[in-house]
Amino acid sequence: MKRISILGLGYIGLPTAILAAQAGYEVCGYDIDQERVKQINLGNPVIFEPEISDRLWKVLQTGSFKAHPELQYADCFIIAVPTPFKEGNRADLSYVFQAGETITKRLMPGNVVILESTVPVGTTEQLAQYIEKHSGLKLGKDFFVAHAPERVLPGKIFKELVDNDRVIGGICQQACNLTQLFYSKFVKGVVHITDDKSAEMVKLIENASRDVQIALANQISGMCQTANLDPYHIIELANKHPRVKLLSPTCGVGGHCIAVDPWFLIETFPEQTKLLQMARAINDQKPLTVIKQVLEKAAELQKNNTTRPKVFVMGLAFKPDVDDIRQSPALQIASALHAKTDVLEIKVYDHNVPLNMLHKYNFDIASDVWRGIDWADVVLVLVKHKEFSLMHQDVFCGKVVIDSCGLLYDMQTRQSRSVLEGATKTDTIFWKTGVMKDLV
Ligand code: SAJ
Repeated sequence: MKRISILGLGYIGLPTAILAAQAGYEVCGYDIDQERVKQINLGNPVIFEPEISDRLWKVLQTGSFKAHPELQYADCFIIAVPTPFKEGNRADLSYVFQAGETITKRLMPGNVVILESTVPVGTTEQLAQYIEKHSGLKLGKDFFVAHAPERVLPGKIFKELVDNDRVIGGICQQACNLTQLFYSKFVKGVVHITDDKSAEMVKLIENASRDVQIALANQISGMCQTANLDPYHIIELANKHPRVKLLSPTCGVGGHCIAVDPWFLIETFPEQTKLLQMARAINDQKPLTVIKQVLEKAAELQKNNTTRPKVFVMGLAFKPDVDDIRQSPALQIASALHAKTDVLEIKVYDHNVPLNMLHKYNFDIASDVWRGIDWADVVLVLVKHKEFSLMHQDVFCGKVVIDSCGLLYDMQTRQSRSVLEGATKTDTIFWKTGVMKDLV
């Protein structure tokens, strides 16, 4: 296996292409977006991911990787295209089958097709049959198909692509062998071999399990708010139990995986997914709860004031330390508040999100975080980017802080720890300040 063609040069396809090129393969990238192809060949990775620019530049220089406007012949085809959902929360597999169709025009005997995109159970088999029908080649004899779902965390993609265990589900043994051969050149984690449907199911339940756990964290935060307790403190202490591992409440679940993949299970197994349906509902409700809380606080402040309260939003990305605003609950909240200019003024800030991605929202964007805080009556913390966590909580003195992601708790515990360093083993104490803290 020497030559690899990768279909879809996005968050997964491009890093995979680069790693495969660095591992010694001759890699041909392909994307339906011609501008993306052009930019990538100029050394612009288009996406934000640590290390990606340097690595891309190196493989372009050595000639081991090039992006093409047309799919190239190869020994192995890797499909890494998006699988969003369409109306009725059903999986939109049009990109996957479009990629399959493109492959049929280049498929040669002995080739293997690896589907990395996350898909509903049964899709790999349907895709394999589709390619067989349209290529005239015999599945399992002339060409081979496997599902090898990606498992990486945005922001740590290059590390996780190498270190994580991987599940490979082949339609036949030879599909497993060839797929394993491909990954063995750069994956250090254990490669687990199974069949295609099992691999599809494993990937979906990984993300569904996270959605359910986040829903529990969000319910804990609701209960704590009613009981006037700090959910981050409660969760930290509960996690001292050796077999408890609660996740953290945030302003909601975003991105293109956790909030999407459970629907692929719900679609296929409507009767056996009541818990998943409930988790989806709880997590989708969370941004609305935050919006309501801000509006209530704004109304309360306006009673004692003639001017509209000024709300400063910290963080717009779908999670900490990424630039990605796709299905971001923070963006959903900021947009909803932006539409309420009759009752409040709003400024936003996120140093990770490029300004051109925010143009269409017409936000008033603060020039820096300090000025934004200084300007505000209410600081709404939506995303715990690491730069925010490094700030001292005193910056919030005299402000109303609505904290939906535990930034204040982190600041308080870190600052308490540094004060107590060497004096006690107590992990957490509350550090009283003038900050009026509202937790969601
Ligand atoms: N979130 C919380 N509380 C938490 C952790 C996350 O509310 O304690 C929120 C985040 O803020 C974000 C959303 O969940 O809005 C999703 O973030 P994430 O970090 O859990 O997941 P993704 O979408 O960045 O990546 C996930 C990963 N899956 C798992 O961790 C099981 C990754 O390994 C997958 O490759 C990826 O989905 C995917 O492509 O499926």
